[in-house]
Amino acid sequence: MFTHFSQEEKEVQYPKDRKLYIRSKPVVFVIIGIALLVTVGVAWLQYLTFGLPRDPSAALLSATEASVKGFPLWLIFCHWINFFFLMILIRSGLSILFDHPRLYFNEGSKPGTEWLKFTPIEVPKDELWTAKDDARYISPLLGLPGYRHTVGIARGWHFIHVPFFVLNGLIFVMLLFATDQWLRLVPTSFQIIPDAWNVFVHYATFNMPLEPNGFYHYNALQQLAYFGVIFILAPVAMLSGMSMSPAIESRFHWLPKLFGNRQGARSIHFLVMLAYAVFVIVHVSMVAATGLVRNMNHITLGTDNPSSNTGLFIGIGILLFTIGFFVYAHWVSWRRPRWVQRTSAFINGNLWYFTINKLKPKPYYKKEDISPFFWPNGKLPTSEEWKNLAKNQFKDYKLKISGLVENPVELSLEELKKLGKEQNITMHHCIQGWSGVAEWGGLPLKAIANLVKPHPTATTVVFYSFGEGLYGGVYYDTHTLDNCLKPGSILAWEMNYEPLSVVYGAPLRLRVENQLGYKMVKWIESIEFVETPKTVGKGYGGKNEDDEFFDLLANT
Ligand SMILES: Nc1nc2c(c(=O)[nH]1)N[C@H]1C(S)=C(S)[C@@H](COP(=O)(O)O)O[C@H]1N2
Ligand SMILES: [Mo]
Repeated sequence: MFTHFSQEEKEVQYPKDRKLYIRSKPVVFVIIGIALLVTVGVAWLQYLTFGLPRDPSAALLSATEASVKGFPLWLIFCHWINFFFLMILIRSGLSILFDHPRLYFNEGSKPGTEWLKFTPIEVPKDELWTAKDDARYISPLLGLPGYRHTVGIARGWHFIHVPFFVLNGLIFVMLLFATDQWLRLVPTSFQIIPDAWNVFVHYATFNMPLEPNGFYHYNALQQLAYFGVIFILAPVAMLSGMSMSPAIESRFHWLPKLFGNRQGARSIHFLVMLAYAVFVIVHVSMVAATGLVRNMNHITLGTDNPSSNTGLFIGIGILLFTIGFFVYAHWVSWRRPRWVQRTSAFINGNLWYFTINKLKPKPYYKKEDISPFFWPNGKLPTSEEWKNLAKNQFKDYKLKISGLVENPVELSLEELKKLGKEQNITMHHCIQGWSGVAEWGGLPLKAIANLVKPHPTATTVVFYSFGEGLYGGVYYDTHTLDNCLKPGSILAWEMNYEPLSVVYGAPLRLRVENQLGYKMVKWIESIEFVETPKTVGKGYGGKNEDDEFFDLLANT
């Protein structure tokens, strides 16, 4: 009903092993243990030795005189819109995560160095195991859209909602300070910290603290938690998210450094998601445990009515709407995937095109930054033509460059090498989530453009591969001519100061540093200058764009 897979698709989307694995390093459990000890452990120690501390909420109980009364309509709307977007971001984010089910704190994404992984697989050392092989299945109950290799559509859902999630947050925070509502959230004295601890000791030792009426006041711990979710988690989510963008990372190298490195940012992005998820669970439980009916009237109607069920029904309505939306989103993901792709192109494609795509990559990495491991991706070419060329170390290879150019050419590797060479040490960002730093040497695309002289109408450059895509058919991708002329955009025949090996794209592979990995075509067969990507393949700008609904502009 909601999906219809061909046999070919089934093999991709339903792998044999669909179990959910979670593995972590012992050190992670040690850290969790220590964290519990210094919170719950210390709370119990204090309780058993000194008894319950003073309950700071006592002073708030009679405070119907508080300066903040109730919840205005804008706050109610922002709250529920935020909830709805957050669910979309978490579920689509999980789907994205499972395309590379490993989390690291080192930028080279070396297998074996994960602090958390969702796969039992040990990467084999003596056979080719690609990042694509490594992707795992996630149930569509957890992920949007779930299954395996649905990172394209999952990113569509994720990014379409990011600008609106941020906008809603900005409106919320602005109105918070334009009214007196900030007073209930923003601590104005450091007294909040001992007070919050005292409330925590109550909860941790199962002595329920006094409950101030949330219409007027939150207890100290509650206030700190809400403050943290809005003013700490949200900005960290945004910064760590931005750190993963190749367009941003290649220009502002300091940004991922805030999190150690690019994989640190990815891990923190995941931990923020986890913190949000835990917050939602605890928050909803507390709402239920401290007077569900009255609390629901607060946050849906903005009234302090302890007996009317209207608020509760509205809350249930919002929940059902959200679940309904996810059923619909699942249907759209499988039956109308181009809608998601086109909407994302309209919203994010345009947004990136006029902003971060304009950034120029800046040299940064040094020789010692080169990653000891570099995930391979893609299917090795199987054509006789390529195999024969490889057998002869590509001595008979000729790169064909044609299309809307004044001077079409065919060049051997030797001839290309005579035209010039640029060397860059850069970070590769795969759409799946892994990264790695490597040195690349080859001919700047600028030199090619100077040689072939594209017509003024040529805005797009197509790179065709000898290899095939995931579902078969020639692998290709396109770039704007503009991006091809940026620093670091080269046709590489060298990787880490050695001739490019077969696995990494011999004889030639592309580097365009403000784009994601899938745009860096390996095993290049020919190049064509065209007016628009619409006339190539299925017209979406590349093999992955055609078959897996990836973005035409891969800045993030
Ligand atoms: N021909 C071809 N090129 C390709 C691919 C592919 O499948 N076929 N995969 C792309 C993807 S998704 C990535 S991440 C990079 C991987 O490059 P690497 O193998 O050097 O890490 O190659 C890109 N180029
Ligand atoms: Mo990739």
